[in-house]
Amino acid sequence: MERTFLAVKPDGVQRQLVGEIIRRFETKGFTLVGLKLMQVSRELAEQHYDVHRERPFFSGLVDFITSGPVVAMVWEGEGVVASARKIIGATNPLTAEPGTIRGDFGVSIGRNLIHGSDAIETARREVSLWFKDEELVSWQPSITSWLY
Ligand code: FUP
Repeated sequence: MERTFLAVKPDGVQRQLVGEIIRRFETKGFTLVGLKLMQVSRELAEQHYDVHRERPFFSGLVDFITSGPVVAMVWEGEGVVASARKIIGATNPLTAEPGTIRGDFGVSIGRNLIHGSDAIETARREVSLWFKDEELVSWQPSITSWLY
């Protein structure tokens, strides 16, 4: 089954949106298979955002993501990578559609509340960067047969 990596960023944790954000993926019908609150090291932040290393916002982005606790998660379900991106909304919260997480709760690109893997390959890389195998739980909630 497809998996994606999601993280509530420090602004989402400080604004007490963790429950609201988790609720959106739960009620959609995806399955939580990994979850931890963590203080992100600079090393992990730099690896995670490696593709942006040469961009002008890179060091500010690393400062931000390491500025407070983050809730790292792995979610599972059919088409979860693309669907989670839709639930999250556009990178800039000002242009993100209402009804999306960023559209409903954010105003600034540098404080856009949540990260979600942008493709299946990226998801594989990010899940293994953030989680050890033994931190992930394979399980099937009993509602699965009513979803698929
Ligand atoms: P997304 O995949 O929607 O999280 O967006 P990107 O991978 O393009 O960007 C990663 C993070 O960099 C964004 F969440 C916010 C930050 N960013 C900026 O701060 N300024 C920019 O101009 C672009 C991205």
